[in-house]
Amino acid sequence: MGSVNSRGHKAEARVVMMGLDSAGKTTLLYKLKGHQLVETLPTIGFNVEPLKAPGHVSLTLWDVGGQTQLRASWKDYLEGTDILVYVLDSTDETRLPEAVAELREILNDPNMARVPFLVLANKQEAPDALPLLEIKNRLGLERFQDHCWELRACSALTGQGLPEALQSLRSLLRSRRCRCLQVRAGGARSGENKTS
Ligand code: G3D
Repeated sequence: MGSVNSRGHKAEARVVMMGLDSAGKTTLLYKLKGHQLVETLPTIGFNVEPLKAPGHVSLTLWDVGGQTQLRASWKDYLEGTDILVYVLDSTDETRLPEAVAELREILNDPNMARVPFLVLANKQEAPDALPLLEIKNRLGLERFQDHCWELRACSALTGQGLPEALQSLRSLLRSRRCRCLQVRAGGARSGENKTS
C-alpha cells in the first residue's frame, strides 16, 4: 500500500477517517485541505485527499461514508491503515453509545492491532456540544490499552482545533513507527485528560 521511502517507511501514511453519518467527516476533510466550506452530501463510498501534516509529513486521508448501510464495508478500508481518525458529533448525545460501539468494532478488527487512533470531538463551537471531558468519560478510552490514542476537540466549521489535530496525527504516526504500545505523557494522549 503506497510507495516506500529510503528509510523503509511508507512515503505517505494512510489515515482512515470514520464515524457515524453527519459527524462532520467530509467537512473536516475539505477544511483540513484548506478549501472553503463545502456543501456536503452524504458520502456514498469514500472521498480521498492527500494532505500535509506538520514536519512535512505526507498523508493520504480517506473519508469513509458512515451511514448504517455503509458501515459493513468499513472493514474493507482498514488493511494497511497507519492511523484511524474517529469523528464524533459532540452535539449528538443520543447517538454517542452507537458511535462508541462502532469505534470498538473497528478497533477489534485484526488489521487494527496496535494502530493508533485520534478521536475528534467535532462541532465544539455549537452551544449544545458536550464538553470534551464528558465525552472522554463516556468513551472509556482507557480500555484501549493496546493502542496509542489522542482525543481532541475541534470544529470543522470554524477550524478550531484543526492545527492541533494535525499535530496529533504527526505524533501518533511517530508512535506507530516506534511501535510503542502506549503513550502516557503530554495532555491529550492515552489516559490523560486533554481538554483542548
Ligand atoms: P459526514 O461526512 O460525517 O456525514 P458532513 O458529515 O461533513 O456531511 O456534515 C454533516 C453536517 O454537519 C453538515 O450540515 C455540516 O455542515 C455539519 N457540520 C460539520 N462540521 C460541523 C461543525 O464543526 N460544526 C457544526 N455546527 N456543524 C458541522 P448540513 O446542515 O449540511 O447537514
